[in-house]
Amino acid sequence: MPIDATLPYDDGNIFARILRGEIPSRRVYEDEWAVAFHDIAPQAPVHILVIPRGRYVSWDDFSAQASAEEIAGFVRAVGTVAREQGLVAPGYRLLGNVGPDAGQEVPHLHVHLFGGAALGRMIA
Ligand code: IU
Repeated sequence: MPIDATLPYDDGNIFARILRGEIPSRRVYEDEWAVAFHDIAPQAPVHILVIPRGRYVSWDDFSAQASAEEIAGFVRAVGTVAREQGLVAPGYRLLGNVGPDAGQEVPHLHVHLFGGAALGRMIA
């Protein structure tokens, strides 16, 4: 079910539980600002989710409320994951869903990182 990205942050959401280590995930990267793990239902040969450690529902509250340090740390983490996965030369795609029209299902900000093959013009 798509979520309403205007609702307050829910500490029980699945990615919050993954961050706290209550639910297993296949982590590929973590630092002070962000954690990255394989999507459970990959839509490309490489499909990784990068999430900030902070309590943000979507790009909306993140862009409005996160500190410059948090934003920089998160964006750097996304780029680092792509480099570490060897995706820069072949190329990759970043995608972020916000709210119902985009089909956002998990109410913790995440960036989808797709790669590992030539991607079509659209991938959700
Ligand atoms: P969305 O942008 O909110 O629609 O993407 C949520 C993604 O989280 C989606 O690609 C799911 O396959 C993925 N996911 C996951 O990796 N692990 C989970 O336990 C759940 C969803 I629930």
